[in-house]
Amino acid sequence: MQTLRNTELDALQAAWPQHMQRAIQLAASVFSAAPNPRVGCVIVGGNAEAGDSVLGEGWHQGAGLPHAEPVAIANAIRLAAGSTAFVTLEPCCHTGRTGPCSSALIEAGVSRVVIASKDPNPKVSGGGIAALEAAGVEVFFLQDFEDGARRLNRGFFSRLERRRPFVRCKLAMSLDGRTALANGESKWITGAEARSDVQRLRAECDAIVTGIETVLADDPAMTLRQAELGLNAQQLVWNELRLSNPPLRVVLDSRGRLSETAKIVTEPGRCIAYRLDGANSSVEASSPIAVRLAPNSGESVSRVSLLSVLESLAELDECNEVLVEAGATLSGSFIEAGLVDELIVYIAPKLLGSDGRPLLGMSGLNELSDAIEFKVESLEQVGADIKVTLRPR
Ligand code: AOF
Ligand code: ZN
Repeated sequence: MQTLRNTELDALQAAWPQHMQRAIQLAASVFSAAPNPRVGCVIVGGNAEAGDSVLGEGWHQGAGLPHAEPVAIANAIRLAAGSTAFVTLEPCCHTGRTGPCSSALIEAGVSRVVIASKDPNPKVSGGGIAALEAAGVEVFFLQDFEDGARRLNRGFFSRLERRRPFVRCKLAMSLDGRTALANGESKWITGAEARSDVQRLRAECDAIVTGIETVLADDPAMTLRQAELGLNAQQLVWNELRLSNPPLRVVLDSRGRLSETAKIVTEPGRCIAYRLDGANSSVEASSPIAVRLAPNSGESVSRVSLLSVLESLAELDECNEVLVEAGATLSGSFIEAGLVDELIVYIAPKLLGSDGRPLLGMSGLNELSDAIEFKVESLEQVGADIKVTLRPR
């Protein structure tokens, strides 16, 4: 395999970045393909007669459905010998829910495969590249697209490389950093557009994690609501699989206080409650709540270990991405534990006053050097509100 930077491309390879960019764009047609990665493929004619024309395009829509490469092959008008396939991820070489893509590309007569990331799945992990090369197909790695390709699948890479999901934490506050009035009244701090944006965050994750205090106080449904997503007809079709498999709803319920009648339990879809291992709480076999036990966090014997919960969601449910939609205490604990990979804060342009409730329950920061720092990734206006996306430093 040859690794190339964009500056090293020759005249015949000049359009490669454009094709790879298109493959990344295709992969992003779905919110999630979980537990599979999102992958896009563009097949380009490579002989003098066919020129550099795009012969076929495809992307993976979700586990159980065909991978990106066979979709692009099937969509190709004709497959000229000497064509080049641009794939955002190394083609697979295993037979899982579908057959090996490396074989499909070889059989289709593709001469060159250009990839933007290697597959961390131990069943593939270089095997796809080796299979292609063994059949005489040239393989190139376009290094400048690796960040973009990994970003598409940050959850998938996180699960396979760190054995835990990528964690996004969503918060909403007023301009003066309050989430509710002192009496707890908080409904709709942000506007409709921001709420619809949160629906998209939910559509991208595999599990929504919240705390029992939030459930007891607000009885949230934590569901994916198609009508609020604001998708066009085509996007609805592409995301059919995702929409019919909504994210798991997870409640951290150390002492087993979750009621069977809470909306988070009764809404369609799965709900899992994590309780402290050793807490003598019994559950009826017929209960709609799937209970799992987790060890305590070490720091607090009365709270479940957040890391254990994340590891359990990665291992047992193949969760790639988790969205934490919780109150000040649990969100603060996730941040303090260093388990948040991305923080999204919606800021409503209104003042709730100094008696209101603070954004996060984090105390004991006495020195400026104790401050938890973030880097602003993006800043945008969503309806009347401001959305800040941050990464921990
Ligand atoms: C590709 N192209 O579009 C995707 C790939 O269970 P399966 O058969 O769907 O295989 C899932 C694994 O295949 C997944 O974990 C990842 O390693 C790879 N995904 N590979 O060549 C694709 N989605
Ligand atoms: Zn494949």
